[in-house]
Amino acid sequence: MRIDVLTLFPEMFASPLEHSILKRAREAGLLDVQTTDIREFTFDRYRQVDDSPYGGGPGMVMKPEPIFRAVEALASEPPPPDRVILFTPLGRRFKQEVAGELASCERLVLLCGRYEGIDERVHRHLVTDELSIGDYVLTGGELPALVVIDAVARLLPGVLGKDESAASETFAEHLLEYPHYTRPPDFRGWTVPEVLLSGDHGAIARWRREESLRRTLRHRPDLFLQHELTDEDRKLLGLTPPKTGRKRSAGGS
Ligand code: 4GX
Repeated sequence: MRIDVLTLFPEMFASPLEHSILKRAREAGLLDVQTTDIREFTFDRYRQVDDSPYGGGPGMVMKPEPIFRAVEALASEPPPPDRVILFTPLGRRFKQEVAGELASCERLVLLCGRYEGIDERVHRHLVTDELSIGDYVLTGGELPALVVIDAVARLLPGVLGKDESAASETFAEHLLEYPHYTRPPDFRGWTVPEVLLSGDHGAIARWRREESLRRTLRHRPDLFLQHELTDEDRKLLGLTPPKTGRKRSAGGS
């Protein structure tokens, strides 16, 4: 996958892309991230990327011309971008499902805004998708772009090893992870649950599943409601399976 990032601060991307899994994915040729400085597409004496808002008011607005020129220059190289994404607090919330959609694209353009905003004509005539990573105000779209790159990269085939990718399945199911333990079995008097030391793989799997379900219900009831309970899940939670094809008798035993 190729990802082009348009930003006024390309150096913000260096370190995250040069470590751990993102570094490995790039070295393996699975992910190609190119940053472009929007300022390179200004042709005036002052290399101006922002200007005061029409109608007055505080703050500055990003000018449309350098952004259009930059996106058009990138789009002229094949393959054409599948999406041109802008980060803004009023965008669609970035969730695991969206990461999954983006991971199936061949090429993305991520546009990082600064200041009070971007000229509306960029939103209307250049951008295909607007995304928000959450309800808080950031100073620019660079950190959201890195969040998206990270979440999408780990879904690309071959980026995670077999062991690493198995752990991703719970979130896809709208469940939180079960608790993890490693050595020592007793740390400052805090012990590891007996079942994990038992060697009984069936019992361990059931314990983990129940912990996932109970944690999700307690900490993220919104996610729990999206999870489709299996018959095994109902059993673990002590719920009676829903009866099919028979009506409950009125007051009967
Ligand atoms: N999730 N921000 C973008 C500048 C801006 C404003 C309007 C375009 C249009 C944010 C978030 C976020 C702050 C990034 C304002 N650019 N982006 N920036 N939360 O708060 O995505």
